[in-house]
Amino acid sequence: MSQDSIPDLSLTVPLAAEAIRQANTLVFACHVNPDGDALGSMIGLALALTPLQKKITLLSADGVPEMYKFLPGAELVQRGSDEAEFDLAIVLDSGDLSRVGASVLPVVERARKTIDIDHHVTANSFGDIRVLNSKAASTSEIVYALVLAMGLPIDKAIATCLFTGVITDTGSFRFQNVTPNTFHVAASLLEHGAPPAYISENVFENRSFAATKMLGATLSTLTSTANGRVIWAHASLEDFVALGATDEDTEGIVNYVRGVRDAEVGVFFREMPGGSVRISLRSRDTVNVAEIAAQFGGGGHKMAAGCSVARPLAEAEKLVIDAILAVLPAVS
Ligand SMILES: [Mn+2]
Repeated sequence: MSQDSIPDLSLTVPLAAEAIRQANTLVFACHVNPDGDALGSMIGLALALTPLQKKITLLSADGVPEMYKFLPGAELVQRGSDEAEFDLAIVLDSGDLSRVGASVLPVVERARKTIDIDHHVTANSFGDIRVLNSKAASTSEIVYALVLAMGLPIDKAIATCLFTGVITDTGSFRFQNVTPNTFHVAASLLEHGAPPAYISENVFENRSFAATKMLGATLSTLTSTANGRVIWAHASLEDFVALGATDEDTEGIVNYVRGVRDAEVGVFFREMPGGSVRISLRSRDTVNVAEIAAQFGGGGHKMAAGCSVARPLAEAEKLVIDAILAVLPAVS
């Protein structure tokens, strides 16, 4: 979908509200590897619809990661459903439909109607009603607008879910996607009882012991080239085994790599069982890392992308770093 054919929210929000009011059985889904915005927007919307007395099923193919179990309503999230058919499916924060995961996809596809609610506006948007806004910093911001438009009250639990989405997708209001509206929404959510310190502690200061050791092991491999403009680090399979760490424990490590002064691109390589390497790329601006990831069958945004390479760790590092150096602009 091109930029100028993005549907106007003022048109699609009433359509979504109407479809929700007409449905009796609803299924909500978010993307695999769910983050705070995927879960916060999904659970927040479900809690907000409580007064309408609908039957709502919440699906996350990967469940709820440990760090998001504090969300009120997290216990309502299921990994799958045996239900035959729902009146309405609402997919949140997913970019494209397949990102709900193979186990959830058939449930969504069997629903009589589908609503796509997202701030990722891509060529792959989907659904009968598309509540899309690329200017929103998070899907939770859009859900907030929908809940208000439906005249539904926001309580502390709903505000907690939506505020979690706002702070995770903006890195606590630090990223380029932040707008005045982000702060308007955040202020309103605090007025409705969201506890910011409690939420931040759960989201940002809740690293497990294994994850913290993994951070140390990874950062000890920090390497730089091109006068420090490209920085990378890796986690080997050996580290994962020795520290009893899982892939979930490496969440956010790449931001430390890019956070090195003068680093224009930060890359984090992690060796997976079975001989492949997962790669997270972050850029400050000069290099479009989505294009680098695409060279290896991955994807993402200009400043945050990821891919997988089926090579030994050292070879994967050389391939990806060489690809970055090939497009690194000359210093002016
Ligand atoms: Mn999001």
